[in-house]
Amino acid sequence: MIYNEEFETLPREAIEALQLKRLQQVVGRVYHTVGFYRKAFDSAGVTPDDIRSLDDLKRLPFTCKQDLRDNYPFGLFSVPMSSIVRLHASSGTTGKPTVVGYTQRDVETWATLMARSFVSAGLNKNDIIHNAYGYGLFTGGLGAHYGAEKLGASVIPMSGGSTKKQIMLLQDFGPTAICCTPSYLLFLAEAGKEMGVDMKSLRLRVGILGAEPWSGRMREQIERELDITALDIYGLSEIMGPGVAMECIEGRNGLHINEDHFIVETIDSATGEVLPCGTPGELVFTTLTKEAFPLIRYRTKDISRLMPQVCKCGRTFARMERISGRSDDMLIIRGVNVFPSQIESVLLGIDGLEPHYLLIVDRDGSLDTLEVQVEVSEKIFSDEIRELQNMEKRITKDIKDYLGVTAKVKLVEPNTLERIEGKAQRVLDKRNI
Ligand code: DLL
Repeated sequence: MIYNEEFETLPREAIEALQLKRLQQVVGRVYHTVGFYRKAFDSAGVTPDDIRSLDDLKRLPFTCKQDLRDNYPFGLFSVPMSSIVRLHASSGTTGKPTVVGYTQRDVETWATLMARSFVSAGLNKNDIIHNAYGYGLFTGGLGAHYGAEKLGASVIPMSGGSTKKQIMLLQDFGPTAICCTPSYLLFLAEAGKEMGVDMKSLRLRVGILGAEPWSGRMREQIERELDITALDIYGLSEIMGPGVAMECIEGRNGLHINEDHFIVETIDSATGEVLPCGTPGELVFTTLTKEAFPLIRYRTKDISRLMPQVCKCGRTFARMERISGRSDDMLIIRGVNVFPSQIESVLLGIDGLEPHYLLIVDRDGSLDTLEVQVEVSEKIFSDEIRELQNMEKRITKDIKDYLGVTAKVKLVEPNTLERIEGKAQRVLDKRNI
């Protein structure tokens, strides 16, 4: 089954014609409604009238996370606040989050794309969907929720956490599908086993898993432990949330990008040069239909490769390979996006800490762990143990309060962390995903 067959199976020329029409509209709209774009286009010497073919997209400047930060919170919105019905946010590189807004129609489009995603996972209105993506500022929970309702499925708005309750509802409500991060699903599988539950005998058939990088190896493990089909879903708050691209159950090889709503390019991260289709590079998205917060050539920092070949499911949208990494230092720890610079800001806000730290990320079973080692001043280090413990507690609390992740903090003597010439090595990621 295909949810929006008339769009999802369009021949290439028709997709491109639709994209061009929508691109011209959105470029005109941002030029006239968002000061940032008018300035950026003017300094690049390009006007909306210059966009005559899809190839002209290249002439437009990129947008990046820093631009969102500079226009915090609502400066890039293209409609008045009275037309905004929803706000979400994700991690910025330091202090402030990245804020995104939606009009009623944007929420509707998003729900449609999520409903498409569920259908491409083989689901329909008879399914019960256990939604363990977090509800709140994170787009995962509400994004999947609205899509499931749009499809007419029964949605269990479980959100994250409360592991035992999750396991109980998985047994009692008999959901046929689960939405969460791949690592959390593995964690649930382990937790269930410990509780003596046979996780393979649940009614679950399929997992719609994303929001963090994972591998074929993890997929096999999930499928083995739960006896389900595990599918990859991709998205980012800036572009919409989950449902920008989704793997289909028939092909299970690459994620179909909703090309009627987004144009994707791959670029060389270092030079910004557009790469030929099929060469791995950084994904850059342009939104075609978003009203509240259109983005032109947004650099995601996610690395992937485009696959233009038509899939055996019949969908004609190009696919992207699973994300193979990022071109910046953003970490995803238990589903939470964390930039080392954010931790640095927290550390620098505390007296007695030296600007030398090391973040050690690892996996304990299937759960990510974060250890923050930070040097303290001589004076602090000679304090009583209790003082040091209090300081560790305070840092842990500040990191949790500001970033939403739990870290184990270890204070170390001055001058003990290795100094590297040139770019400091702040992160040791030992996870073998
Ligand atoms: O993670 C949206 C989402 C929710 C996607 C639920 C899928 C499911 P952000 O919090 O803004 O939005 O984080 C976006 O997460 O740039 C990628 O680096 C990473 N990411 C998202 N999906 C995948 C995936 C949501 N399937 C950032 N594979 C993105 C690898 C992913 N990385």
